[in-house]
Amino acid sequence: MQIGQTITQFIIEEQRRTGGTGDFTALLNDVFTACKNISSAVNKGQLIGVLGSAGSENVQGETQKKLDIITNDMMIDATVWGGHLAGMASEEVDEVSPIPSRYPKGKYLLAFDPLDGSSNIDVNISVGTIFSVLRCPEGVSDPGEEDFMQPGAEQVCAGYALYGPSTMMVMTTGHGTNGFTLDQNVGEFILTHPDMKIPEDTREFAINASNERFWFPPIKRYVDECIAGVDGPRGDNFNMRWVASMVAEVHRILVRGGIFMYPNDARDPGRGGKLRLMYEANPMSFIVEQAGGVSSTGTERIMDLKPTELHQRVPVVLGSRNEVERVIAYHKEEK
Ligand code: P6P
Repeated sequence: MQIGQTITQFIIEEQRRTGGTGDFTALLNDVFTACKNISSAVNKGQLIGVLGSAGSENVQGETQKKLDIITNDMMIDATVWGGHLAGMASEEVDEVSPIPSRYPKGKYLLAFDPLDGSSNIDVNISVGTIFSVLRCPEGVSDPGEEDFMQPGAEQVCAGYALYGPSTMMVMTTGHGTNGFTLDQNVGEFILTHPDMKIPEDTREFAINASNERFWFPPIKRYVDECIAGVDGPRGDNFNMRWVASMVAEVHRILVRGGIFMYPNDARDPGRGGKLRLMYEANPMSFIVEQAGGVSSTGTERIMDLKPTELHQRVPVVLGSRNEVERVIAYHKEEK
């Protein structure tokens, strides 16, 4: 009995269509293996004593959970040896992670957030892994931070694993966005959500409303109009969600539409919001755009931005086309 198309079959068939060498396919398979290992650790939780704080901080100044460090090591251990990477960048590691000389090097760069939303892990709310694949610049064998400074439009692959009621892998290589569900009994990701498309309209917005007093006018105007409901300028009622796990928010938007906002605000205008460009905003933008959505800072297409720092932050407004374009219009009117 056919168990459904596996993710391995899917990417090999894509390789045949695009004439790949198999190097890229093998790299993706290593990333999928890492996410299956992470799913197993996240699923066991306190049974194997991995919940709670690690008692350390990452480069972001955020308290690291034990699982932040464990999952970071899992991603590195699964991908460092294969000979497909020239270097890696992780939310949890200050510098670029080189490939040790004992392993062959490859032609790709991997940027990842090993456990996004990890503040939720101790309260058993969905978390995820986000990854982005770039080409290593020609002739570079020991990539530094400057070699990762490529606009999101240069990504050759982006994806996330969502560790929720089921574990899912959602990815794009630039030919649409496809979703796969992990069959825990078989240990394979099976194609369950082919060619995902974000509805152009929505009546559901996601933002951390506790920051309202810091928002700049365009965001405040948009959210106030949503909350004003059917008697307000939008003439319709809206719903709000905030999971504090970007992977869960983006997945919901891919499945049923919505708009997600983590804007810049008055607390620290120079910081550019909270989300990181290289391994959160860019991969999620690639996935969203390939599903027919829009991803913007409010004033610029996120995938057009030229990065300047490995861990730089960027404002994010993404999701259903017509709502994101409305927020962009409000920013233009503000100028
Ligand atoms: P806040 C998780 O820490 C994260 O990076 C995203 O996954 C999430 O959308 C956001 O931060 C939540 O931020 O300020 O609401 O805790």
